Amino acid sequence: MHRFQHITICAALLFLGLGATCSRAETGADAWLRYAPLDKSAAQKYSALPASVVMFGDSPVLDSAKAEMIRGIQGMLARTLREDKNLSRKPVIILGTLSALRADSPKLFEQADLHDDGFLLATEKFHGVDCLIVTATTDRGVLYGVFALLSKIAREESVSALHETQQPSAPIRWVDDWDNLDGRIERGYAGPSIFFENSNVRADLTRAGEYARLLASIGINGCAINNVNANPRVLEDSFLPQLARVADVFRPWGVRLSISVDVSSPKVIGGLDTFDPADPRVAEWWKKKFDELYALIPDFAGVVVKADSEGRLGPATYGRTPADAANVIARALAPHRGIVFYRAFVYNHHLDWTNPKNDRARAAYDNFHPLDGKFDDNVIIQIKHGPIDFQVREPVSPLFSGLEKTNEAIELQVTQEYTGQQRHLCFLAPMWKEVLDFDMHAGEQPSPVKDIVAGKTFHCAMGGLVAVVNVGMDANWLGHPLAMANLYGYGRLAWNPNLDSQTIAEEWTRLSFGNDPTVVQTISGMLLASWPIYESYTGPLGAGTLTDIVGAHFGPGVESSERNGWGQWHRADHDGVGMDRTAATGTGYVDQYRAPVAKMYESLSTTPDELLLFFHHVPYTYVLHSGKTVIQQIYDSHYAGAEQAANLVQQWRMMKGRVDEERYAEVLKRLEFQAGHAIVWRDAVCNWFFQISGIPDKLGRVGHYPGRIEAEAMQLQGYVPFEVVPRETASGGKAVECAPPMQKCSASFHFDGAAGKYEVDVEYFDQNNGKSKFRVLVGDKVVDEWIADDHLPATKPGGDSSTRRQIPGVALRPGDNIRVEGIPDGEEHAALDYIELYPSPK
Ligand code: GCV
Repeated sequence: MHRFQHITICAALLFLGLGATCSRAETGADAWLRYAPLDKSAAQKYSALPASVVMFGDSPVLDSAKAEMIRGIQGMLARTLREDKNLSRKPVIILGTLSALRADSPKLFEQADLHDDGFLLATEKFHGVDCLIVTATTDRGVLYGVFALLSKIAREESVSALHETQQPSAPIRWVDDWDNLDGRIERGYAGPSIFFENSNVRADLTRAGEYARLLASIGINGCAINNVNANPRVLEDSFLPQLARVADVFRPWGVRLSISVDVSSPKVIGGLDTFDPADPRVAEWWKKKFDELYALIPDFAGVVVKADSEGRLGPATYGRTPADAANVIARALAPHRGIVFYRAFVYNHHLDWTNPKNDRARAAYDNFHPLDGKFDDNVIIQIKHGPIDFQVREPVSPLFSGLEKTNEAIELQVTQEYTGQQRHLCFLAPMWKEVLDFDMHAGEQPSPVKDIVAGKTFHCAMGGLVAVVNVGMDANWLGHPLAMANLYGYGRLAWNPNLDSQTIAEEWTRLSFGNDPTVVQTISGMLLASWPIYESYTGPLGAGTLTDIVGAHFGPGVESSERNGWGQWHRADHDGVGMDRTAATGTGYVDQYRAPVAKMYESLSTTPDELLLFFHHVPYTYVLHSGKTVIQQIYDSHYAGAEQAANLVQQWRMMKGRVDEERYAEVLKRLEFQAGHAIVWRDAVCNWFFQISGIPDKLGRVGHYPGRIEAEAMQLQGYVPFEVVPRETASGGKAVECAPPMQKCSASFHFDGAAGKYEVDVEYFDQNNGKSKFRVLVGDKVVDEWIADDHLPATKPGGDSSTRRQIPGVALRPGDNIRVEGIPDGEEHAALDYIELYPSPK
């Protein structure tokens, strides 16, 4: 059925009080703009809403605003707003800028304090008639006002006596997408690019337009569409008209196009023998390039630059500074009012790990603080929120208070690179709130990061927030249906960083899943609990995400950060763990903060437990503020986290029948994966620390797994044991595989427990280079079978591929033969780690 028809029929049923019979098929594509039909009593609240809309002015953005208004009311209230050209004696909804309305009614809203993209929603008499007015200083503000009004209705808030002004906190509210021109996305977890395909801009940009609409609905006004590891081709003459097509689909939504550029472009595609920013030919090249670009895209917003970082070329090639590189580009953009976002993510990834004074966390401040005041006015330094790289917990970057005469923007990450890659639920608004609210003590008055980046603290002209998003062609944009709460949360915080996480979580849940109080409470509760849960089994006490940092950044890989130049060290050895970053005995990083903050982190006694290992190297027996030792906290938090992850599944199950089947099933699948993977994480991290510290878990859990039967201890036919690397990513360090020439293998054992019903959990490895088949039999009876065809970021058995299959309610009697059969496929050898049995219910 056509979606529109479905909505109309649904709305009709709801009006007849037959809502329960109406369930919507949902792909997640509508995100928080579902405009789902309100039930009869809720819809009643809006019976006085005017029946027509009048627009003052004419522009593509205003057209979007009007169309959105009509679409939203149609979806939610099953009413078709009439489009009137002129006012009549009847109430209307009026859309238009304040100047357009005042041309008609000069004294309207005389007290209104509106600027930039802010808007006003008001019920007001216009020419003596009651009207609902959405106004702003810009067309874009009017569009934002329409989205805000529709959001209120979707959340069943009253709109009958409105007088509400909203102003964005900062002028820059951008997103960066790390899409490559070949259509792949760096750190993208939801399908290929919506912008590029086969080294060109997609012929069909429908999704790009829909993305712009989503962005506009949360107040985002700029989008850089290609990877910061930029392909110079993006600036080739032949490519520019393709970029103009993207700008065209963005424009009706007030989203300005930006691109990432490579500083070596003048040489690589420009035919010069240099890209030295001090060379006049290079300056001239940039100037000509942007003149050309602006001729095609007059509202082009500017560029993002990653240089001298992770192998990218940069001004250091010529002994020049980031300021030299930023300014040469900025001067070419300035006549067009374009801006440069120069990323502070400049560091040496070949650091000498044997030198205890080396510290990657120092890099942004060391590189940029000395350049404060040397950047042109249209340069913004884009600073990752923490000094390392989007770890599950980091302190705030000291660079925020290290630049007083330079525009700044904070860079956040919606795409969950280090926080579960949209396979694990991890709602990041609470983390971002902590960062934005953190007081940098940069003067007499409180100076939270949110004020600094908004330009308020140091009186900078420009600044704001940027987030790396990486939506893909998957219908639901980010893969995990609940991950969209992060994009929504980012937009809401960029608009108003004073919102609290709970408000954001509830708003998003209402808009995405409806207003059923049980649904709102359950889903928002799950969201709010999810970051601490994820942290508790992946990154204890500020040690950083203990993932495979030289691989996919997904599963556990505790040792991977050590003994290499990447500098994500946690320095765990036999005696203790943590990076000493103090001024007294460590790398001196602490001194990059202003005195009160430095003082807090310098001392063990005032460093918060959750950041202890980021700042200090301590023995495993060190006692935390909580009263636990470090090692016991590592064990306890991992066990608690895995349990809470399992609990998320139970909570979600309560949503059955209360939310649509499609998203219910998709979320359930992902939460079940997460619960299994949390156990993989728990065991890997706990065993690794047990091995290195030699200190047992007081509660006797680590290394003891009742009900677990290792595959290598089973009776094997065709399967062969092998060592998994790193060893902690498989139980007992080993698994079994069905390698060629075998075409089918089995592993079996005799059950020796009490008769009853059991949950049989099978831990196997699901790689992305084959689709093995598994079958579990009790005696001759098949109790489950499946294909290992997930798309995990793994080509070998280990922490990235380890997956749990739960088979509930299996009847077992003593002596029963339990057999797992594996049929390998391609490079995937149906590898098996263990089986675990729990009496039902688990
Ligand atoms: C786009 C991390 C990521 C990289 C990313 C880089 C950056 O290192 O793993 O994929 O590159 O950050 O932010 O530039």
